[in-house]
Amino acid sequence: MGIQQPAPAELLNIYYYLKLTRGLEQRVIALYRQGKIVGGVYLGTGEEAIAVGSAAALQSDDVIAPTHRDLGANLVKGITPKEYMAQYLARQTGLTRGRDGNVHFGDITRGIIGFISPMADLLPVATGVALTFTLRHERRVVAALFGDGASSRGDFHEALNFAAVLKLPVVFICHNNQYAYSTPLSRQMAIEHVADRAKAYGMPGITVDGNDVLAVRDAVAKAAARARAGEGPSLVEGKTMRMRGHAEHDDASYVPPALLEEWRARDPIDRFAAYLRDRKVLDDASAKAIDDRITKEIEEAVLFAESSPLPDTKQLLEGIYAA
Ligand SMILES: Cc1ncc(C[n+]2csc(CCOP(=O)(O)OP(=O)(O)O)c2C)c(N)n1
Repeated sequence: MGIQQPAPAELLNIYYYLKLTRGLEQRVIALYRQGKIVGGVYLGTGEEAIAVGSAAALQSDDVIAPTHRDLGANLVKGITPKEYMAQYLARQTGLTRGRDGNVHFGDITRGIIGFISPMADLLPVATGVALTFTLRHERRVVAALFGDGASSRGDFHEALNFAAVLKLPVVFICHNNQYAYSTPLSRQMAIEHVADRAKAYGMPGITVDGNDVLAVRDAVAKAAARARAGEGPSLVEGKTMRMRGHAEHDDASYVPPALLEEWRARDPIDRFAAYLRDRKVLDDASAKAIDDRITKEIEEAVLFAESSPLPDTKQLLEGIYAA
């Protein structure tokens, strides 16, 4: 199944989303240090190519089930910088109307299944959404993202097995970022690649360079085409590195500095910029125009969030459902 290579405009769009993701996250770090953020800060620094590349491989009515490292995928699906900032500053204008201070949000109208927890809990939900698509004869695909640690959990096994048996249209995408909180890969699985797990469920398992946005996009697009054609799920593993702590409270002192240096040299955004410049898709002028646009959007987002009201206790019971 050949996948069309992106046109220059789409390549620049991917570059924009990679840089917007990094820029927004860096601004959130600064706000956190200023004590303006109430909760924890979970970032995908260094892992942007998996988030953006996965979402860029989908069709507009496909659905994502993101992790706490997937701001880039949320942005591609239509979450705005203003909503993201208001979410982190716990304002009424945020995605959870100020009830959560970080990543527990979603919006099914924009194809984003609400994030529950990073521990694979969303994978059976994503599989259920894919079952709905199949029962309704809708040719839509679910991209379900998770971490390497999550792949050692029971609900991962149940979701992949169920999806494979029923040939459901799911692409399971692993951010293999080498650590599950402070636990290195070798302490939580006895195989080399997360993609090796696919064989046990009877689905294809593909390992790609997770810091190469086009490799991720290509692998996910092929898996999505397969799923859309009724041939069932796939497991795509992107090898990457978590370049910050588990969250911003964690200085990641348990990660060998040399390992971080090794991965810093493979930064997904620097690499994609070099690729685009090589192909004459990006030059100084277009790079500056994109940077200026992002700086303006981030500034506007912070202003919007800071001037939005905090939640009002009178609204506490709105949107609460009881069976
Ligand atoms: C039931 C439960 N146990 C523990 C946690 C704390 N926790 C959140 S993410 C995480 C590690 C996840 O590792 P991985 O799946 O590799 O994703 P990563 O954070 O590395 O992207 C842990 C232990 C939790 N949220 N819920």
